[in-house]
Amino acid sequence: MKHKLIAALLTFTLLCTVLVPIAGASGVAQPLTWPKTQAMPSFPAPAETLDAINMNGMPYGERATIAVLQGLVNREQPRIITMGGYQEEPLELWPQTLNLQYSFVDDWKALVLKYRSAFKGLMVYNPDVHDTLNLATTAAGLNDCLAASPELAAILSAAPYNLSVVTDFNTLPITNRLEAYEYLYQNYWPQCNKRLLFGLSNTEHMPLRDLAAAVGGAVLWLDPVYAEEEAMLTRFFNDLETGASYAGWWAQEGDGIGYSTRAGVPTIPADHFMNYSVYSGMTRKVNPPAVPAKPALQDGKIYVSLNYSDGDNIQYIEHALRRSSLWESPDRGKVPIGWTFSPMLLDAAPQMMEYFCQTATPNDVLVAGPSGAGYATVGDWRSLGALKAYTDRTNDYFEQTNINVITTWGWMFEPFAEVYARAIPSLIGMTMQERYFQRLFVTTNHVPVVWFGNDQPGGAGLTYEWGTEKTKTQLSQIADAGIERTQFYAAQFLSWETPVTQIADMVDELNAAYPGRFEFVRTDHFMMLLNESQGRPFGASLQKPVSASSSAANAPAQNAADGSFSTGWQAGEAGESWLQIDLGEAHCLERYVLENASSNGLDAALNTRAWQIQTSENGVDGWQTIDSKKGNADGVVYRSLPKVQARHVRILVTDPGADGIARIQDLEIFAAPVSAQKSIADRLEGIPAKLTQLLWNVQYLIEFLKNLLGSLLGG
Ligand SMILES: [Ca+2]
Repeated sequence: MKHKLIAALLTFTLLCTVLVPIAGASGVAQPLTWPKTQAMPSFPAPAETLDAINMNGMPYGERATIAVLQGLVNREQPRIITMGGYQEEPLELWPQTLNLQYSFVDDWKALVLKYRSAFKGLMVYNPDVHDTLNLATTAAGLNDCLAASPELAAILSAAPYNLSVVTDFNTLPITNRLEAYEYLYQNYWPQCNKRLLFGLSNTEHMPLRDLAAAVGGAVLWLDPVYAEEEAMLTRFFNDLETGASYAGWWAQEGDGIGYSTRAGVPTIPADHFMNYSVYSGMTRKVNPPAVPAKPALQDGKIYVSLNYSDGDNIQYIEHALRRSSLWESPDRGKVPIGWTFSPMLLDAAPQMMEYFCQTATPNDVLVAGPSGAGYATVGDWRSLGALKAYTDRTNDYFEQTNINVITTWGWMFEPFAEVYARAIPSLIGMTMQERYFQRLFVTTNHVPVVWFGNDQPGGAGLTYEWGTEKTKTQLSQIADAGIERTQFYAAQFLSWETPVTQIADMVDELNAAYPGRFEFVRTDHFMMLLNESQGRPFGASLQKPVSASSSAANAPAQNAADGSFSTGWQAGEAGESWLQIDLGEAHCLERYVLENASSNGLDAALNTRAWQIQTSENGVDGWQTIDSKKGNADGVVYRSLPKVQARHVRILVTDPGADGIARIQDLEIFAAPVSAQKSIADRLEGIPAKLTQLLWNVQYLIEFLKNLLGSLLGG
């Protein structure tokens, strides 16, 4: 048996060895995997052993050449990896974490010879007109060429490389930025990829050019602050496909993100992201950890959610998040922290994301932002259709990563929050980074939107700061005010400037000064507790006791209520089966989310086909059917429930799917404890709040129209 296996492996290895050079020689590149549901493509699986280049100390021009070389070689099969530590990042941090095999080459130019058939020539940029580097990168990607400086071109055009110069941009009358991109627009843009546009500085951002070259993307560096550059940029943006993204970065964050959002295109911050063309080829699947049980709601507590900013940038996740002051801090896990995180890492480096899933403590939760899948500023959307497309995409990523909270930037506005809440049925809460609204509001399907700002009655936010001083002062003042009702506050910290230890120390100091007054909670728990305290539904089934008609040995019933699709229940016997959850007390039911086999990457034929949702007072008998579904094929199912009251809820699986064995990855029931439903007095108190909300909306609308008018008039 063992011999047969070895023989099979040998045959397979031989086949691979033979097939790869043939594919290379024929020049037929394997297509990248890029379904419409992905913002960015997946490369093929990396080769067993990669050629590694140490980029430390390398001049920026050569870095660009190497990135293009890497992209052209790797789009057929990832065979080249680059390494260059940023700041305190160890050189081989990720390649070692991800168990990649590689061997360093002494001179990267040896790889030009090794993969010589992948290149048709050289595109030579003009070092005196920086933007010709982007022009040459774009031209190189479209024509299977390397982008090179004149100096490097002199070497690569001679023996033994013998790469001919296809276009020398030094010989063309291109003297400035606008002329460079005008030339790009006229000569290359028609052939360029229209799903991804790149924004990379010609003097700072070299690495992401592997992806740009591999997909034939246009690389720009235009700042919409300047009218002429904005006009040029708009010509490119106007031609993009629906659902396109802008990857890289902007000369000025606020202006750039605002511009791209108004154009309906989210930005994927990725300016120094290295090895997209390697990491994206690894298994595109993450296994989010189970969500711990929510602390019980206690009257009069001050609930606080503490969050980090900046995880929207995948280069930050790659190069900075694992600093000893942040994710690798010995103090991580001592207090609950929400880590903003780009869901787009699922495209760029799924196994990097998996690392964070696997090393998260029960006190770490990933939060998307800003303001969903890709960076956008909410108030800048100029079309609900574009916002709808963005939130639909965000939902696709949430279903694959278990993220269910968003930090939003820009002016949040009720109709926009409604679009989010409807497009993303698993969304349980949002924060807004908006100084005009000093309050909290709730969407019609009960998603709370919490402000990072000053204290307001009914719960609001704290601040966004470098360090923790202001937050500590504000929280002390809140405790000193002696208000007896339950309160909720959320804060955000600039991750580059605020070590985990500083946050943990702040929590210790506050707990020592005000014993039992505060409860610091995970961001997802915060949203659940906030809803619970106000009698609104939340994911009440999380970690509640589960039982089942039968269970397979390694797939117990409790797996179906741990908040993660990566663990599941499987019936021990074929045929009709049931799984039931004890909510602990009577709840008023609202809706449920059912995650079937394919939500965890299993064959969709194994998804539950038909079921009934039933309720019972005692959990033993008297089961009443309140919802039933037949003919399902979906991995994730969202359904409303009639507003009935029940303590015990079960799913009776009547048609389990292809092999007759019931499988449920997770069943989340949104409900509010009957005991926590708001009293009539509280409801009456809510009326003035509604009026205030209306006034805010009118004020917002005026600001929004002023803004819109301003942008239409070009001012
Ligand atoms: Ca589960």
